[in-house]
Amino acid sequence: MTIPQLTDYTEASLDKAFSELNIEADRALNSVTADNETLRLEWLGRKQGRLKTISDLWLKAAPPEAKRLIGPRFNALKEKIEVELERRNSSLPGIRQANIHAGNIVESQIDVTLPGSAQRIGAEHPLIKTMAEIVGVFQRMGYSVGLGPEVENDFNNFESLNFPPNHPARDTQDTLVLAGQEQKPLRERLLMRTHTSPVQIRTMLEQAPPLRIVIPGKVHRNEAADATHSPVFHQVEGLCVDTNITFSDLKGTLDHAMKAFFGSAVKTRFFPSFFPFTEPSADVQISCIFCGGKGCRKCKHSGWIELLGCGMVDPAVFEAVNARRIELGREPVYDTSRISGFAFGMGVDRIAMMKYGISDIGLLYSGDMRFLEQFA
Ligand code: FA5
Repeated sequence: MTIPQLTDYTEASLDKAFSELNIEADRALNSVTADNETLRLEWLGRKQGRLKTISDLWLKAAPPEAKRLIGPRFNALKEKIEVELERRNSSLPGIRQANIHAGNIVESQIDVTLPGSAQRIGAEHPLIKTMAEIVGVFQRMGYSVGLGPEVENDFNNFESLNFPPNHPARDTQDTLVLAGQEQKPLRERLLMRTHTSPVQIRTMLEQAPPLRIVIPGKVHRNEAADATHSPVFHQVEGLCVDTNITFSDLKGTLDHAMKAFFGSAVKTRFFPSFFPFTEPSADVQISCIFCGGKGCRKCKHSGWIELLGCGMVDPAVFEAVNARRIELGREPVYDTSRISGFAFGMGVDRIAMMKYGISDIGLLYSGDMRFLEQFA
């Protein structure tokens, strides 16, 4: 590019002349193949550089009033070239220059010699992962997922589930209640749900049978933390209501679910237990997943590990749901002469601890990255 003489010093023609120079400079500076020293000499060289020629031909030769217009344009162009050369020099150290001299020129806008900026990939929390896996087992059996709020009313959490006011059964679930509600009737008072079972009630108030729902969620109890207890923990609950649902359906469903989750070699056994909202009730044990049932430290040498509570839905629960449905102007469709159901509930935290060999439940809530990164 030869630098023409300037004949017209109006702003418009100066802008045009400098704009052409800017385009030319951009093209040269963005060139992948040009090396930095050649560019520097071509544009900034003291004797024959283009800026030197422009300074002589345009700036110095201009009448004084035109110099004021040319000066800033010239300086802006010069600064741009200097900055861009500086950037090319600093981002393309020795190796690139060596490559250029050796003729192995690669795309030079990217400095392949810098260490990579690794993207940190997030990982599912072991609790969420375990909960999703359990839910998945039941979804594959045709269950749909039901969710409910962590702040619940006394009716859904206790009364409808056959825990009458002041009944000692309530003491088994040390409850955190919300303050300042003494004016309200007991059943409307709010508390932090102590289990996921109130979602059984919420679902039956909304939907008619048949029902098959699996309910994952966070629950709260006023309990001191230790290695196996946390005041906040997670449960997965299940409810199946239909005609002709029997205890064998419950056993078959849970046996299949445990095999699907822990492996087909796992055996289950059922022991009589008590929950106010199921009758009969049972605790389910699985054969120890660590020793295969022979007996080890993990299963306290019994060969079995207790895992969940379950039972046939107590007809008193269906009656409570029907009564509430009537209050809400809905049909009392849970006819205990025609339908029956089973329910089950398990603590996710302890299952995750067993699965991953975690000795302290508190680690699941610590937010300690050294612990969590092990699951990435
Ligand atoms: C219940 O909460 C019943 N709602 C379960 C149920 C549902 C039974 C449907 C029958 C039918 P329970 O209070 O036992 O039951 O708690 C269930 C599980 O939660 C326990 O087996 C245990 O694994 C877990 N759990 C209870 N308290 C804590 C705690 N503080 N920290 C961690 N896990 C806990």
